Amino acid sequence: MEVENANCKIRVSQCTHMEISPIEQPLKIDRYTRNLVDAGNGAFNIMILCWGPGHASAIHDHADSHCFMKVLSGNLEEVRYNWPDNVEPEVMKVLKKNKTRRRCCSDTDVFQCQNGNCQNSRAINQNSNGKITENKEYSSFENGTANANGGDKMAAERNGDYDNKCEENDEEYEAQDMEEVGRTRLEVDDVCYINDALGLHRMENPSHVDCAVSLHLYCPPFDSCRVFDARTGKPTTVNVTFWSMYGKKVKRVMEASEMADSQ
Ligand code: 2CO
Ligand code: FE2
Repeated sequence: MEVENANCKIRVSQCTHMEISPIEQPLKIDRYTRNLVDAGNGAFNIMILCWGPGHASAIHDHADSHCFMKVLSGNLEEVRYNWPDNVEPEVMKVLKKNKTRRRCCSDTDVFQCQNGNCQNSRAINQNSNGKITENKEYSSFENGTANANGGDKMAAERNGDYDNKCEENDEEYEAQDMEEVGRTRLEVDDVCYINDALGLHRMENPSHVDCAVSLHLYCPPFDSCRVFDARTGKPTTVNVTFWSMYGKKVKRVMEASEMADSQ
């Protein structure tokens, strides 16, 4: 079967059960596209990302979610970074909080005692080998932050990437260089895993000629994350959206400035 989108038309033999209809060619796409394949009843998102030649992501976190990915076609380069000193990932806050709270119910599950009741909390445990284990259910599901249908519809209608700034922080920010800590070339069938406890990353298609396609699993799904300015480390929260959902191009409202650009 072929997946066709703005950047690539490619045979994805792994996706035998998907029905993908051809998607209209856009005028110009300057970044990779995110294409939702399965929203896992709200428990996870599976998506296919299509990277045109030279396309790259910003440096980003993964909104306290687990991210697994596999290269289906082409090559990708993953560059890892440490968190800037003055930005704390949510996962670290949770780990710190759990250290100071009394554990109960079980030594393996992290439960927090509040008002005498044990409540399941979102917590990730990392053992000495760097292996991550996690509690049963995320409390964030109850807050409605998880997106059962695979994304904020309004945001999805706007664009298929990281471009919707939803929070600008104009406060003073102490600039610092982002510290690169690793670089990995990913080839077809290579897999990669990251979460916020392991750091930040950006992904790039290093080819000037070939497209790349990658399969991603995010658990739980998330509809916003933080991107970081490579020179200052300053974070900005952005909505993440889809270029297509279940094989259908997401209707997108073009901003006036983009209309002008495309003419
Ligand atoms: N996390 C990025 C995204 O979902 C892709 S980089 O690989 O994790 O757009
Ligand atoms: Fe990522």
